[in-house]
Amino acid sequence: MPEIKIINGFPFINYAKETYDANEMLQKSQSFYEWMDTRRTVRNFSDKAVAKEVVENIIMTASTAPSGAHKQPWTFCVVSDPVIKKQIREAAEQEEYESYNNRMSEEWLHDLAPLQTDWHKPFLEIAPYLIIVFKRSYEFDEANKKHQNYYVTESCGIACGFLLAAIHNAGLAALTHTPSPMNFLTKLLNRPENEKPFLLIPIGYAAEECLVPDIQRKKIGELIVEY
Ligand code: IYR
Repeated sequence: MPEIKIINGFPFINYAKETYDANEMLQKSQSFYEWMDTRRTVRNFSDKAVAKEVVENIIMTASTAPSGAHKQPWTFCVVSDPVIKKQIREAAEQEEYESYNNRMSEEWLHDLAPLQTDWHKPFLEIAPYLIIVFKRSYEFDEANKKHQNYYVTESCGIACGFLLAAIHNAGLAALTHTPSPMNFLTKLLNRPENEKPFLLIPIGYAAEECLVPDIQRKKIGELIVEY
C-alpha cells in the first residue's frame, strides 16, 4: 500500500517513478508510434465472437483517461443483443439516408468520396459489439441535486482515443461512427437525461476481406511547428 500524505485534508500518494534511459526511451517511443500507425478505421467486420472480458478490459482502459476535475463524465453502453443491434441499424440508416440525400453539402459528399461510404450500415448488425459512449454533462446526487461536470467533450474525446488504442492493442478493429443526429440512441437504450450520445463504436475482428482506403498520414514537417 502506498504511503498517503494529507495536504489540506486531501490524500496524496507519491507518483515518482523509475523511467527509461535515453536509448530505451527513443526505442519505445518509436515502436509505439510504428505500431499505432498500423491502426486503421474499419467498416467490414467479421461476426466472429469476441470474449466479453476483452471488451471489459478495453473499456476499463478507456476509463483511465484524464477528465475535468476527475469527474469521469462517461458511460459506455455495450450492445451485443441482436434485436437491439437491428434497432440501432434501422434507426441509424434512416438518419444516414436523410443525411446522404438531403442534409450533407456537395463539398462534404465530395470529401467523403475517397472513403466510399453511403447510408447502408450493415456493420451495426455484423460486429459482435457496439460500444456507445455517452457523455454526462452533469450528475444527480442522492438528494436529486444537479452537479456540473467539466470539459466533458474533451474528456470523452480522450477516453475514446484510449478506447481505440486499447482495441488496436487487443488485435481488434473498430469504427468511429457518428450517425447524425444520434439522439435515437438515447431513446433506444433508455438513457437518463444527463447523458448524451457521443460516439458509436462497432468493435470486432476485421472481415477476411477488409478493404480500407489507401490514405497517407501527415508527415512530421506538416505536423509540428517548433518555436
Ligand atoms: N456519418 C456518415 C458520414 C460520414 C461523415 C464523416 I466526417 C466521415 O469521416 C465518414 C462518414 C457515415 O457514417 O456514413
